Amino acid sequence: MKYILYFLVSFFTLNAFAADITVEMLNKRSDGQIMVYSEDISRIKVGDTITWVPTTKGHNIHFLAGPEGWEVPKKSKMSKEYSYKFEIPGIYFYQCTPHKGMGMIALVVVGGDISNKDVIAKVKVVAKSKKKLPELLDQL
Ligand SMILES: [Cu+2]
Repeated sequence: MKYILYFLVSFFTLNAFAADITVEMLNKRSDGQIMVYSEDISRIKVGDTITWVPTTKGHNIHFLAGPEGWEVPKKSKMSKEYSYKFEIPGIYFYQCTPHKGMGMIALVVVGGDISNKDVIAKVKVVAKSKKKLPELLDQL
């Protein structure tokens, strides 16, 4: 019994500050925007995990940029749920492969660190996203 208690205490202590956040991939959002993620900007803490949920088919997430020291950009399979735990502070940029020209882009800001804002601003985006990316960065 004593060991179980130790286990529970250490488990909850280690995970006390890590959160699980859900971002949906949507055909239409409550504000009327089409082909978007439920969050344009996710502000999370170091160690938090985001799970992207395909509420409708035909979307994915593809990371094009992140902070220095981050690994190879990741791409999820189409219409599949995907989770990622963010360990490095900074801004991350991702988009939906089929709808990248329709403004289906989003940012993740980890640990309130926006020091790589200039790098994100240089990411090559297309069509409608060319207007949306600077707008998102202005909100940081
Ligand atoms: Cu999409």
